[in-house]
Amino acid sequence: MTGATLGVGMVGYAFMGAAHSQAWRTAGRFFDLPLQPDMAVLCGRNADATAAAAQRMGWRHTETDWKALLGRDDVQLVDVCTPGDTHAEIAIAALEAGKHVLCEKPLANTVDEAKAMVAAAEAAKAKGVLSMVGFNYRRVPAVALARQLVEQGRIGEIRHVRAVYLQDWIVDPEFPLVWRLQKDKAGSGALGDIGAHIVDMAQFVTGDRLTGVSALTETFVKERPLPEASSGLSASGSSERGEVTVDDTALFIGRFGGGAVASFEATRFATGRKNAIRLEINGSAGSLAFDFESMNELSFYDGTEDPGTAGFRRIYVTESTHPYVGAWWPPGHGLGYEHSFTHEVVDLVRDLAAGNDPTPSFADGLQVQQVLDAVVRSAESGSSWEPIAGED
Ligand code: 4PW
Repeated sequence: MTGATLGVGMVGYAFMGAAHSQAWRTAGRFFDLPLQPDMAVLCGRNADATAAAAQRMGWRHTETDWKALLGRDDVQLVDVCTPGDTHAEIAIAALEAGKHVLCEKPLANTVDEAKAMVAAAEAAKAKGVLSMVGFNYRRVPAVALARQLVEQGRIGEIRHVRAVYLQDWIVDPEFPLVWRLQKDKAGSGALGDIGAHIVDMAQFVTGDRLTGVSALTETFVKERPLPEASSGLSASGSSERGEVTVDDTALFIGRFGGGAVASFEATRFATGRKNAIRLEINGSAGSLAFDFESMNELSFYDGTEDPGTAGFRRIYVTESTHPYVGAWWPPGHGLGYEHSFTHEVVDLVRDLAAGNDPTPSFADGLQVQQVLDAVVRSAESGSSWEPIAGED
């Protein structure tokens, strides 16, 4: 480790802000990094709450206006952990001010915003200013291992992709209308919040891209109590009610450029399923299956083995040779949700130091947004087939 630092200014300190804070705090303590993250400034609108969060999570200074981060010499990177309606404005201004940007997913609330962010990222890249969108589940070791096995040809030609993201935190119709259920703040509902993750994960693991989709969406609960207070995925409601303006669930089928067919389901109404992100890929020579609720495991079926003894084998992804794992604990001791954010930050810092373009890029984030947009168009028109812009 050198003495060089990367000053970070983070906007937002709720669920994602806490996850990113943990990542910035931990990355340089477990991984050998070329730049040591310096948790310089935490920014939030409420001065007292921001100061309390900064103290709790380890930030040295606070600001109440994100624009103040742009002029600070102790900030070289702006980490955007706000709801989607402010991603474009903050990220573009930060890039124009010469700050690297890490932006939470989904990149934006609309394709137009995402395009403007890509244009700003391209202009900034020419000046050595880099950006990344935070699809953290790519950096779960078992998911990264799945990608390696596909790259090595271990499952052959991919025929089927089956991806679901199942949660149940809004099953109760009295659960309040938090920002994730408001279109003007979140862009869409389950589709953008969790569907975006499985689109990114499926495209990442296959190394392929969706070319078209046919979809349906549903909003089961049309009105909810207005929120009084909320934190992460918990909230308390008032007696007033408001309209739910996003989807509760999105289902779609799709085709990949390489010929695979796919199905996707994103829902917050899968009673009993808490954070079940599942991906199964069937290829000509084998299959892979992952479930985030057993995130240290990857199932692998090797179709080249003797059929008499072949079967899905559970790889316990805790060996030091597995992606990211060597920096942590001895074999068998397992990692958690928060480690995916640490790995995101580790890869980002290494890319910044080397001058490499980090992935997923803003352009990758735009492409996911184009998939989400095609899903919405298809659902609105009654499940029409919608090509993905730029991929047809
Ligand atoms: O990014 C996602 C969130 O917005 C998360 O990984 C899980 O689903 C937790 O909250 C939502």
